[in-house]
Amino acid sequence: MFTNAIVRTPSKSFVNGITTANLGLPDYNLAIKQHQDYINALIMCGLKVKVLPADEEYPDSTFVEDTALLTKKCAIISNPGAPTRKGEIKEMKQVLKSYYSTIEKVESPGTVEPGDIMMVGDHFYIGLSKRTNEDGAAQMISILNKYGYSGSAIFMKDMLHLKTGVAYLENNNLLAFGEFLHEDEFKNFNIIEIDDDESYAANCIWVNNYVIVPKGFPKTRDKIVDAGYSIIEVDVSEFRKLDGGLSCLSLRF
Ligand code: CIR
Repeated sequence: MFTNAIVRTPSKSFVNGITTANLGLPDYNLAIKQHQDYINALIMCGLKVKVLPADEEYPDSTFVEDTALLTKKCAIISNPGAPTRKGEIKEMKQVLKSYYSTIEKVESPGTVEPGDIMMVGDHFYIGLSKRTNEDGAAQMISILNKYGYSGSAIFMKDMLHLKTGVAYLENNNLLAFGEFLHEDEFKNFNIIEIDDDESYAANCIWVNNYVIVPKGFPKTRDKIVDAGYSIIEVDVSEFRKLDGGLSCLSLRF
């Protein structure tokens, strides 16, 4: 179960964030509204949400998930692979001091963006993507080992982040899309397959007794409901335009 979440309000510069999506420029005002709806969904799941102020210097800083990996026993500051995102970690360290007594850190040349990290109980799957390299994954695993956790690397081909295509919904249920449908490391999960035309909906988040699902993907929504979950739908269309999804918008711990 999670108790807390940290989010960051989108900045006006947000519309100039990194993207490969080809869906046009995000609408800033709509993004602000959707962000508030997202916060409300987290609150509905029982979380205490800390809202950090917009940071104009970093257009992608609302995708706060990529700055740290937070667990019950430790906080690990990441080292984003995207050059324009590296500075996002500075302030996060200060913020995390009010929650954790020791804070670990991944150092260059290792890079890790925690959009590439999926927690399954005490194990952490780490996708090797264009943003997360082998050195970064190895550092992450060795820090996790110190706290009694385990980790393993997953080779990736197509997607931005591991959690672009896979989401753990607890109870051994895994939402999966594309290259992850036949990933050997995931063969013991009960796979809930995401159809090609709803690939964006592979990025859902389990939060306590709910699954938060992006609005507009009815087949995925029905599959999650059929698997026995209570769902909350949130429209994140403006974040999708920057390759972002539900998981990226918060740190949950
Ligand atoms: C980026 O390319 O870094 C941002 N525009 C999107 C980050 C998405 N983050 C995530 O999946 N954890």
